[in-house]
Amino acid sequence: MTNKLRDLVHPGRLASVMSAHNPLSARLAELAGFDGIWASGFELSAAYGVPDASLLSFSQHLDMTRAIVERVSTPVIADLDTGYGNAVNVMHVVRSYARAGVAAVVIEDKTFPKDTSLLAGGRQDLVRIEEFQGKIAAARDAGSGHDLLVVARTEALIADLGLDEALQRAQAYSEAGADMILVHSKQKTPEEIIAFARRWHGETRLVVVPTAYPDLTEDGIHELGNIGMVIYGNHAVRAAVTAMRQVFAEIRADGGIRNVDKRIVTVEEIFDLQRVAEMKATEQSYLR
Ligand code: SPV
Ligand code: MG
Repeated sequence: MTNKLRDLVHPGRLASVMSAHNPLSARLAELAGFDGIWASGFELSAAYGVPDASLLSFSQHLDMTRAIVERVSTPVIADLDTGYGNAVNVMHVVRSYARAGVAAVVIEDKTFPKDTSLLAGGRQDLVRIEEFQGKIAAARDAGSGHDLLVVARTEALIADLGLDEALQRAQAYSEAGADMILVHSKQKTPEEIIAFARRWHGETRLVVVPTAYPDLTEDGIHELGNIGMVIYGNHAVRAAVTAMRQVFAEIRADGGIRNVDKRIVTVEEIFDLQRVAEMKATEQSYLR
């Protein structure tokens, strides 16, 4: 089976990827025209109302991811956090995600249990470079029969270790076989990421998550020349919270749903997203 994502991240092209926390949000991202779906650990944690700190299990995230893959045809990129342990855990976990049909896995170089990256004062400890190289090599071997992209994510900038350390790690992970390097930054402006991209002369293309520095647009990212993918890391859950807050407040204020009813999607639109018509066609064919 060929991996559609490979064609979307080639030099000269920037793949635009949206987060999701369930098949419904993934389907909406697909309908909006995104190139890929980010099966986000942060979003799933938020959906469960718990911190993104390795509290949910690998199987909970895998269940969500499998459900997403089953309902969209857009490539799915799975957020594997730290890989749930050492290289042995990574191998086990990556095999499961590959069987679930994801196009790529992303594994980050933090210690397990992790703390979420953008939390001020968060616990950001990194594993040794050699240890993480072993995890990347294990992920590659586990995914080899599935044409899976392995994305190595360095949290060196998140951990305040500086550009040199981030570049050294990116180089080491690339040598270990990573197909792409995700470099995360918590700076409120894009200078740090721009400096990283300018100093990166490796062949391996980069991935960025501009949550903290929203002023960097796709045009600006594309101009840097060596970034193949932008992931909007948490915009599905933030959009959902924004919309629910507004609608719930309006219903409370109005003492009913009469006003709000005109502004929200109809029940029929939800039926469409559920593909009820497909089920009805199946009924026609098979129910006797
Ligand atoms: C996620 O969406 O789960 C991510 C991106 O890993 S971030 O939350 O910014 O670390
Ligand atoms: Mg995550």
